[in-house]
Amino acid sequence: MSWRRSAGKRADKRISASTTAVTPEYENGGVIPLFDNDSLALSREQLEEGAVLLRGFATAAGPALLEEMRRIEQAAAFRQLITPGGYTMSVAMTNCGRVGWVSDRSGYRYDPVDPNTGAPWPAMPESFRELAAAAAAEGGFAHYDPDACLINRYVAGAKLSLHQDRDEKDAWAPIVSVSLGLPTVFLWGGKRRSDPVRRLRLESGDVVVWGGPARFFYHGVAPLKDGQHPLTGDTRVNLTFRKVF
Ligand code: MD3
Ligand code: FE
Repeated sequence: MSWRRSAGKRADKRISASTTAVTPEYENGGVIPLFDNDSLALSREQLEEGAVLLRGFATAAGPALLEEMRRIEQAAAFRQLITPGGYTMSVAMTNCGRVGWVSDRSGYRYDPVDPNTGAPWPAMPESFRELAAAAAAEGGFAHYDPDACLINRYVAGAKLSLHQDRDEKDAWAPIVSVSLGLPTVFLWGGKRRSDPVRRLRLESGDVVVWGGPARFFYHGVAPLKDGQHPLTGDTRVNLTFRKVF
């Protein structure tokens, strides 16, 4: 059946029942297929008010996005940042756009220059901007024009502890997250650190739009499992688009 990627065992029953308008022929736990064929499965799932999961939305663009990423990393290499507490992050990061997110012993910030080179971050490629804007529109956020794209690269064991993203001035505009390469388990709680944490499997091509009331929810990424992916080898890449100003 055409929407099998989102149906049956793979769907997490705890997070898939909140879609409001479900057409009768597509009653499969609140997941609404957008389009698919045998190699491409697209669906849309409302996770929360303001949060939409678009399965497969970036699958077609994946190879082109990764080619752009390779150009970006030649100018602004991936690096493991130091937290203000003195820990080295297991995720390697770089950025493109007007500003980039960085961390060091003095704190977190958006910086117009790459501290490793003293040069501005590489410009955001049109293909990045277009994909992010199309996904945001699909999530109900028109005219999305991100200032920054933080690129996270995970190897086996790399993780992101539960945190909030609150260094951005625009509290309503979404963060658009594009998963490429190895699958992972995304952890996502609520407004408070103590809120229960849900688990969501994200695969290559999946896009999540987190805006409005969901914008400041706690979230993280479980340690990456070993594997090989045709697009990214032994890594997972996540593009996170942000409206910073
Ligand atoms: C939910 N990155 O870079 S992106 C991050 O997969 C980050 O690399 C993760 O969390 C990753 O800060 C997850 C998805 C994401 C980003 C921001 C959010 C989810 C969010 C803000 C609020 C709620
Ligand atoms: Fe985050």
